[in-house]
Amino acid sequence: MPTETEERIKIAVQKSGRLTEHSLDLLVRCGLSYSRGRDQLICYGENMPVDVLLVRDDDIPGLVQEQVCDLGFVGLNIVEERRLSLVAAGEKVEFDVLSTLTFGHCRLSFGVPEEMQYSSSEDLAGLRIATTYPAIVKDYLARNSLNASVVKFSGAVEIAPSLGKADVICDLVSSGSTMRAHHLKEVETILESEAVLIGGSEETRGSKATWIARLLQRLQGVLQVKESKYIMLHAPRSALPRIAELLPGSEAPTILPLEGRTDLVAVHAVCRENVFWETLELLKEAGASSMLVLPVEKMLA
Ligand code: PRT
Ligand code: ZN
Repeated sequence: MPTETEERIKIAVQKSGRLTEHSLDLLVRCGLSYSRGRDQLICYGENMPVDVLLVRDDDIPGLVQEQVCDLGFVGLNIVEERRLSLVAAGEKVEFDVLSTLTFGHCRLSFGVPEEMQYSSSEDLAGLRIATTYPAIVKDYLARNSLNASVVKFSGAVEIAPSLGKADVICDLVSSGSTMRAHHLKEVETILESEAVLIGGSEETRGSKATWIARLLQRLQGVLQVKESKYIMLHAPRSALPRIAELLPGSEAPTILPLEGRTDLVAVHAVCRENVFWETLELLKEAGASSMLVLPVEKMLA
């Protein structure tokens, strides 16, 4: 018989960094309220059998792989690095990406000295590449039949060329200002990354499966409503086909009669994308009036 503590779902979240706030916020929006342990390393869920372990992001795939945690919020860059190094070592990968999370966007790109002539990845042949992501870079080189040496750096990759430790780098970029400040130009992206939710296979979930499924369903709902809007408007019946076409990402709208009017109806619809001014202007041209756009708080399909 598993004890109560064995039944609880453990979710790994970055302890302190770019992903921490967004990850915890998502869990709160899935309905979790928690208290933070005295050691600050565990948040105990108060209203669900869910505990959050706060760890370094690099450790998250390993914690799921070893079944210490059931789920983890982590950058795809870290997930891919771990997956490819397990594959290279001939080991089994015991985690999967269950969902993308729409935050933590960045890209893994090659950066070369400003003065270097670069026209294609073939120009990397024979060079030394500094990176924190050796498995991803080696995989890229192999897939493109390129011969280059990979130098593993654990931080401050951008200074490797000026230290003479490498010729070029492969590092995460978001605005591009770090590379520019180090006189490097971004020349090629090999991975587009964002935060993702990872988890072990369904067979490993056992008695936790119901709560994991519930959490995943809530998470999908939360991610969907982030962009969703509820739109209400009045429209002439004759304009309905055009209006339905213009409503972004909506399913069949609800059409309601208006008291005392036969020509005009009310249209209500959930749009699974943001509704911009341009769309409202087009709707107006199509004959819509009295338009209201409201945020959606929760959604359960
Ligand atoms: O302590 P711990 O190991 O947990 O944290 P960490 O320092 O390894 O990670 P952290 O918090 O810096 O990043 C966590 C995750 O955020 C990464 O794994 C990525 O998935 C994602 N992310 C998004 C980024 C960036 N954007 C980013 N810009 N991670 C790092 N950077 C760095 C990059 O390495 C470079 O030094 O920012 C610099 C480039 O930024 P720009 O804007 O100058 O181009
Ligand atoms: Zn890290």
